[in-house]
Amino acid sequence: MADHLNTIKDAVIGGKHAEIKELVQKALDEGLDPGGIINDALIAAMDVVGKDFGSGKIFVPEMLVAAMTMKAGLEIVKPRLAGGASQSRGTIIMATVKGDLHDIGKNLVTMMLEGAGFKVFDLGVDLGVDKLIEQVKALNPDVLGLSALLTTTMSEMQKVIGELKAQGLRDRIKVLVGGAPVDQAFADKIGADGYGANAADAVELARRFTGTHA
Ligand code: B12
Repeated sequence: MADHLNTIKDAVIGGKHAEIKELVQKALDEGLDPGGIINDALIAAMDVVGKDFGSGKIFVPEMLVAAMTMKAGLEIVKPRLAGGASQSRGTIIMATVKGDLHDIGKNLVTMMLEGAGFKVFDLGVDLGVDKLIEQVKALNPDVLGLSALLTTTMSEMQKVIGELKAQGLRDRIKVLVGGAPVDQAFADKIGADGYGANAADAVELARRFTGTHA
């Protein structure tokens, strides 16, 4: 079991894009838990990649290939996560804020929310305040989930909350924030309704916000 996880982890770190799908499929076929594959192999690999990038051991191209490999692996796990809940528990908009192109974490949160039965509108990356507000008005979701991976883009979250207030929309939506540089203190400071450290937290908070439970 641990062998499979290590092989998948190493494949992501090494950017073995051509091999990853088969490796993940094999692990699933042999009964490994999808959550374990995500947390202990795919996410664990990105942690290593982040550290290697931070210390100058690898550069953007390697980080990009690792990210593509991680995404390809996630696609294989995805069908196993979708719980196929028949009734929607609520509606959620997910987006990565303006100036930020990181979407792996957001995609993972989206997948887990969908698996938990929420209807999720994934608006993608680099979403400016105006576009987000326009979509909040159009889709009227219960929850707005914002992701930021850069310290330089976190402040966009505060701008979104400010604009929701300015347009009289703040009371009809819960704002959930996340991403590696974000924490509870930051969420409190900007007046978000919740902070989630990972996709499981996101599901838990979304359930709390919408008054729906497993
Ligand atoms: C992969 C990656 C990239 C890829 C992104 C590919 C993609 N499609 O996403 C590429 C190569 C494009 C990239 C580019 C850059 N990156 Co980059 N990248 C990373 C890396 C290695 C991994 C991120 C990741 O996917 N993690 C795995 C996922 C699953 O974790 P996650 O995103 O944190 O999400 C989890 C939680 O945070 C949470 N979550 C996330 N979003 C949300 C939202 C809600 C609502 C909730 C509740 C929870 C939640 O749940 C998720 C699941 O558990 C990180 C290092 C790291 N360890 O974070 C650096 C990192 C974020 N990047 C960094 C940098 C500097 C850059 C660049 C500026 C590099 C450059 N010089 O060009 C550019 C910026 C591009 C841009 N404008 O956005 C720095 C940021 C430093 C800082 N202080 O801001 C980091 C920390 C690397 C480092 N150690 O220096 N990057």
